[in-house]
Amino acid sequence: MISDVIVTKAISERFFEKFHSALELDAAVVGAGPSGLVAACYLARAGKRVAVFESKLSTGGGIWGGGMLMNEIVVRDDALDILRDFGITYREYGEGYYTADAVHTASALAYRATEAGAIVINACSVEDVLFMEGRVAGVVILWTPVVSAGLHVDPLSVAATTVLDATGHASEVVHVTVRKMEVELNTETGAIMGERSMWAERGEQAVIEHTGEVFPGLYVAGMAAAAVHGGHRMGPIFGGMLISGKKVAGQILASLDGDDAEDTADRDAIAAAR
Ligand code: 48H
Repeated sequence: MISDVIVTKAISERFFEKFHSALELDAAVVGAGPSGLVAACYLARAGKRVAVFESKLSTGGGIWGGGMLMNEIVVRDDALDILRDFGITYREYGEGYYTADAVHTASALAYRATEAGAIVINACSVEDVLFMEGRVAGVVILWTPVVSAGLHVDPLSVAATTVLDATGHASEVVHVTVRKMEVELNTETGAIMGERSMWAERGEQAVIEHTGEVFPGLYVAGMAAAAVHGGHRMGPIFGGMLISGKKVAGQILASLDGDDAEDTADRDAIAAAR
């Protein structure tokens, strides 16, 4: 005999256990694309309280479609250690290029992040930040279907010592912070510089170089780093996204743990940040 009510109780109780443990975080990651999931995984492996808020039902962001819906991605050899660390199978294409199945990659990133203890709250949009004492102090969330339906429903808040904007091209968290608080960012101009046209070589470099804190408490990784700092886009090559996710995890760990970071945090992630 299956009790329908027990099914309902099991789901709601277990969900709220998860939800309650996502209310006070070391790191709130916004966006479950490749950079966000890699960052969340390394932060969780280092024992940090981390949750990923993803507006869509599915995690993986822009990976699934590969290039122009051909579901393979390309990485260069500098990101192979991350693929291996996540148990992602890849094949050499030649001349330092490697390919991986997009569906396999998207699945593995979500699997490893959640296995490490990162909580993923999906179908949940970040629409604002908590802003206190001159710094970003958390995120303001609302269910995506509520947003889509245009219902007049107030959101809820999550406190976080650090917030990572991993929302891709849109860099939504940085945009809302600048729009509402008129803050000056740690970019060349102090403003959001906007993404530049395609140039894979430069784009890959820029996304890694510009990964980091743009305002106290607020970090950017992945395509959001390119968009905020005026980097080129790079098309369906994903190594930069993975390296950026690992780098920002190291930066956040170093900021959370201060001088003790080397003792408590994932050494690889911290090394990647340097
Ligand atoms: C919650 C949100 C919100 C919000 C958006 O786009 P992504 O895959 O991000 P990255 O930066 O990890 O990877 C970028 C890559 O996929 C890509 O687009 C590349 C390499 N492009 C190159 C090119 O030339 O085009 O994932 C971002 C995620 C998505 O899943 C969104 O749904 C989610 O963030 N998101 N989640 N609240 N306000 N906004």
